[in-house]
Amino acid sequence: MTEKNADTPYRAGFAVLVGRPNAGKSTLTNALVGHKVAITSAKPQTTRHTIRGIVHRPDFQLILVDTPGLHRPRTLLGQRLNDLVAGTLSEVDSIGFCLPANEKIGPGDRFIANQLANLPRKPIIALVTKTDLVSKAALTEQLIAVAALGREVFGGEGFYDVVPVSATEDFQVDTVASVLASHMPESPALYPEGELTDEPVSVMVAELIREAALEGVRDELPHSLAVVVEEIQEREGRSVDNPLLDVHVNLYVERPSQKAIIIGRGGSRLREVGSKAREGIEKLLGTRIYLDLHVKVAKDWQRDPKQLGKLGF
Ligand SMILES: Nc1nc2c(ncn2[C@@H]2O[C@H](COP(=O)(O)OP(=O)(O)OP(=O)(O)O)[C@@H](O)[C@H]2O)c(=O)[nH]1
Ligand SMILES: [Mg+2]
Repeated sequence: MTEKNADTPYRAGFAVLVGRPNAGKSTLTNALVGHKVAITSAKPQTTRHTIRGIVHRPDFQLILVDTPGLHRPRTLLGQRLNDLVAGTLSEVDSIGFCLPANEKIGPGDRFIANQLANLPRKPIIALVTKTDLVSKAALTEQLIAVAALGREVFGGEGFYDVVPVSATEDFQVDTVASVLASHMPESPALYPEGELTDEPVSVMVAELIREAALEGVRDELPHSLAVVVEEIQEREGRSVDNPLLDVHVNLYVERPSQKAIIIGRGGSRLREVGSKAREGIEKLLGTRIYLDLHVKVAKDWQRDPKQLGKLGF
């Protein structure tokens, strides 16, 4: 971290990362925050909540909102997620539009660009993600194509900036932070130093379990899975220096066949998910936990308004 420069004013504000599913928004969020606050996976539509990560630098504080990937909605869940993003967009100071370097600009990206063009004008910065996956020549071509998309959709100069970045190789991550922060208003810090997210612990715990459960499953199952933490309770009768938390969690799927997949032969898969998730949760909470996982079927919950409400959407 560099020294605070006496001439530059301190800024604080909100930026949001948007982009289609799998564009690398959550991975970039974690890299910017310097900690894991959002779960990531190779499957599209991993993020389902807007997650606020807080980036602290000597000259600014950036509250970064990671969002679910935007797409043409096919289910009520998809529609709710898109609405969530639209609501967030109106409340931020700048927008980082993520486009992967290794995929041609497609209808999905145009869909989002057009949505952004309908907003009251805000600083929109194109972030060309995953640069480590392409050659220099291919990256240059993509940067030119992205800039052209900006001029076409927004007119004039197009995007305020086009920044290439690799979250996994830590290439230009700090530049992304500074560029987004340059559009923040002058303001004192909005969150205490050291705070990395304002997510409730129960949400972080549920997300870590969903991440573990997503690993290695295929097809439609990832989208059919919802995780709800029912209770986190301190185990009675433990000594102060050796506490244990009981964490009770329900995993909801849409069909009995999916329940069987999650549980695995003789419960083997669920045990794996449990031990993988437990590691992350213990790190997060700083104590040992006993993780109690139950798998339940909530028929077609993605399309059922009542069930969606119960599951927190
Ligand atoms: N090589 C490389 N892979 C990346 C980079 N950033 C993200 N990925 C990978 O791309 C996949 C998707 O990343 P996420 O961060 O989950 O993408 P997302 O945009 O949050 O996806 P949704 O939440 O589903 O909308 C994961 O497998 C990541 O490991 C990067 O800079 N380089
Ligand atoms: Mg995500």
